[in-house]
Amino acid sequence: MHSSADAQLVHTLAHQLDRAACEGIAMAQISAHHILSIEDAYRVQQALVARREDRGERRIDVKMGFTSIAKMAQMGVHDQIIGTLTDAMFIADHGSMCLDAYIHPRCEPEIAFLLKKDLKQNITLEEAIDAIQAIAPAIEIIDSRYEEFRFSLADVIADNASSAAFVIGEWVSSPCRISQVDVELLIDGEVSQSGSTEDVLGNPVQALVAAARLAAISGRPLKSGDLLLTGAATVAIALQPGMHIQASFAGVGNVNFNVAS
Ligand code: OOG
Ligand code: MG
Repeated sequence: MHSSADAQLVHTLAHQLDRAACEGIAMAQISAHHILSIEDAYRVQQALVARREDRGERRIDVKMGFTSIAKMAQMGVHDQIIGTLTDAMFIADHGSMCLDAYIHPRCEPEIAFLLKKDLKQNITLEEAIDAIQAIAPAIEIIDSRYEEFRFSLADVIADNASSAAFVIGEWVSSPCRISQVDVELLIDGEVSQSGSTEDVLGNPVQALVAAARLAAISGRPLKSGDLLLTGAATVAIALQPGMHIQASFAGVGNVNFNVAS
């Protein structure tokens, strides 16, 4: 076991995670061989995202993870995390994805925010509300690069918070009542999961407060024009070929995609 990550180890781990994602082949948990601090895990994440940028991908979204009890309990971790989504991960509403490129992808319903202000590290709930230009229904597709979709907190941070793909529906301008919107995840028209945006830290705007803090600490503060996925309100569901997935947010809208058969 090693206790701190030098630059070479950070580089090697980012390379291994990137290769697992590109080849669609799961790897052993980093924590089986190395003890990574949370700071070192974010250094690996940054190196991993930098590899994507070197290939021409653009950061377009920030995502929060583990903002609901349902997700923390499903994955056995108990702290919020932040990750980066790029343009290559974007799937259009009513679009489709093919599972071939992924390892064991799952989907989960989330609220997305579009920001109209730059944000400092510590903001109040009111400042967060003020910074929201529009909200949209969204689905995140996560795909852990680790065997059996199992990880420690440092493992999943290093793996860019399991980020794989995302779908965003139509933006609506008024962020009213956002703290109590009923959420449903439908698979082939049947309700698979249901919850409320209240399950996301009591109010998804709190996920923005947390994201502002984590983003500033990670050296890339949130800016006007950024998108944020606030974290799933329900557990994630494994994707199968041919599935039609819809996330529905009462009074906000729906978002859909298909898994190719
Ligand atoms: C990590 C990502 C968590 C969320 O919405 O809570 C996340 C995972 O569950 O693999 O995206
Ligand atoms: Mg998520």
